[in-house]
Amino acid sequence: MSELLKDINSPRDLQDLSMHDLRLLSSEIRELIIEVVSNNKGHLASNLGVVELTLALHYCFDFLNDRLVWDVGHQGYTHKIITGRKHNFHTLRQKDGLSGFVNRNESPYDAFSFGHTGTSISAALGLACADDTLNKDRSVVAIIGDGALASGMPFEALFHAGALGRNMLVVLNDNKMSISPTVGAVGRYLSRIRSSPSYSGIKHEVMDLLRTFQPFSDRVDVLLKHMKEGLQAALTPGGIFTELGFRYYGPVDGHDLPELINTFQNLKQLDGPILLHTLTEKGHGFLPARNDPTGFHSSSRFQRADGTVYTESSDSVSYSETFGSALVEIAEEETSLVAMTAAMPDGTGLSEFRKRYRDRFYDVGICEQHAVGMANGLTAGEVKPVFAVYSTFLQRAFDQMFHDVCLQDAPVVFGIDRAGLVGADGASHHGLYDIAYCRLLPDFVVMAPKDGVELQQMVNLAVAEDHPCAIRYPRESVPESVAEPVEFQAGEAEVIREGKDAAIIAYGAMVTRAVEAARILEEREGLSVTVVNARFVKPLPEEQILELAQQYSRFLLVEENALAGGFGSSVLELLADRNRLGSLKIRRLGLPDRFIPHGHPEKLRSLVGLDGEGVAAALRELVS
Ligand SMILES: Cc1ncc(C[n+]2csc(CCOP(=O)(O)OP(=O)(O)O)c2C)c(N)n1
Repeated sequence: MSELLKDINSPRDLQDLSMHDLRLLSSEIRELIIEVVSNNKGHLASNLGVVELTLALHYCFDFLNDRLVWDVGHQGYTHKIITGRKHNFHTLRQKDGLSGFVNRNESPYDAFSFGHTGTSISAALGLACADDTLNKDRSVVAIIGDGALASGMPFEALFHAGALGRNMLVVLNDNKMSISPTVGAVGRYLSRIRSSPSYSGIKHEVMDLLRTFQPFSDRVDVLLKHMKEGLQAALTPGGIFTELGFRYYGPVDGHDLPELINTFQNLKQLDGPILLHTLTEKGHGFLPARNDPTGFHSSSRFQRADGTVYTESSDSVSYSETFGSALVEIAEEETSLVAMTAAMPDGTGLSEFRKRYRDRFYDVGICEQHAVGMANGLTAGEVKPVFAVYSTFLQRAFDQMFHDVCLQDAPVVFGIDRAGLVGADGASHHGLYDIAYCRLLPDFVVMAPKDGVELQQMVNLAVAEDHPCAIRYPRESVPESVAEPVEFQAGEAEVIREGKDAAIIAYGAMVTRAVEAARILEEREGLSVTVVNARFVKPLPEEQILELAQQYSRFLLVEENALAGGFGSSVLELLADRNRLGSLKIRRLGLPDRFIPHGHPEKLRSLVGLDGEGVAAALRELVS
């Protein structure tokens, strides 16, 4: 452990350090973060940007009593290191190791276990109001990035907090970046504040001038007061926050420890809602991350010395890339097709589309609800929107899916990426609920491909469809095909392999694992198992399933989704409603009714019995 860091066991130890030592400590912490992330992957650039900010906050507040609410929580590495987790830091994002996000199960210093953007100010306001109710005297601080600030919910919270006037401090960590550069008017507004360095000089000069007129009559005083307020509004950056009822301070250099500490000490004395605007740099202190903050936002493994990223496998293609390429191809012919993302153009495989069809590409910022509402409008204008979005983030827009899209029967296409277990990002990021939240909406066509070719076919089918459609696919490379491609219609399943002892009906990416399980059972036990690729959960291939129920007495239904309300449930509902359960022995395989922590997806899958061996074991039990 480095020189100074070895003696930092809690934030209280920071008080023993001089300013010079605090600066050295920042460098030691950066070293540790770079070393661990180079090996474990993680949110490198964001974390390197908030080292000083985190130290200054912990130096000035006592967050065992006071409360610190991180937005998203992906930038909490320094916070973890100085709050008693430095010895475990090398386990970051590993199974049973530290979470990649701030997590309340890890430490009393972690107020919440978030992972989605834009929740911090609401939570902080809740804490502030609770403290008021219970007469607790403590500070509540929310820290939020400029990308997250524009995600809708923070503005709802700012409106409310400004009106309530409770004591709270919002620290705006402005690094000009979301994952990609921050888009939209909020980004432009903050950039205007950043680029007016002369403002404080002008403001002081004007105020001094006004003061020289002060000792006149009362009426002049009142007039001057109004002029002063008007000028203040005009000359104060952050006027938008002031209008909402916050006192705005800044911008301050978020890497200048003395300035930060001095500012926090002063702000602590003030009452009411306060917003401190800090300017930081993503990737600060590590040139490769500074030069490529998007690439190092959620970093792959890299060489510590020069940041060269280790490429995992050169010839694998992800589902996201396949989805993106399919869209690029269709868009050539289909000139009314537009692609949409909510701040994830690269993650969702849309970078090429953005390059090729700049005018038909919309990045709405981290605003999933708005994206869905806007998609509905686009369809009303006879344009075909395709919204590529992670399963977990689309949860944000459930009401818009219901009200703005399905109720209007608007033919929006949803590309639901990262459906299933996502791995090291853990519980907040696994995509385990989309089957349930999609299949309950009327007239929605809901499907999942077994491989890359079927994904392309589904994209074509969805774009041609006159109703809302959703295609779910996982965070994986597309597997080798287990069947020759064939044409299909909505609501048609596919028999991949025929057997006589039992049937597995699998959905999406689980088809390949079901085929693997059937092979295992044939080789080891001589069992002959049918495998069906359901393709659709809505419309469900009802007649094909009812026929299978006549042929087989044992059924295994598999999906990488929460069991509650999922694909297996839809088949059970069908059989029960048609009075066909009879003496069928059926088992559903999917995710249990608990939150699944982080870990390597393969390991997690094996733990919950969703790999080939797990599916084989479940079927073995069913037929025994
Ligand atoms: C609802 C939701 N949508 C998308 C994401 C993915 N995401 C994680 S961090 C991030 C960027 C946040 O930018 P900012 O708040 O500026 O923080 P920075 O990483 O720049 O420090 C995004 C889009 C998310 N976590 N939650």
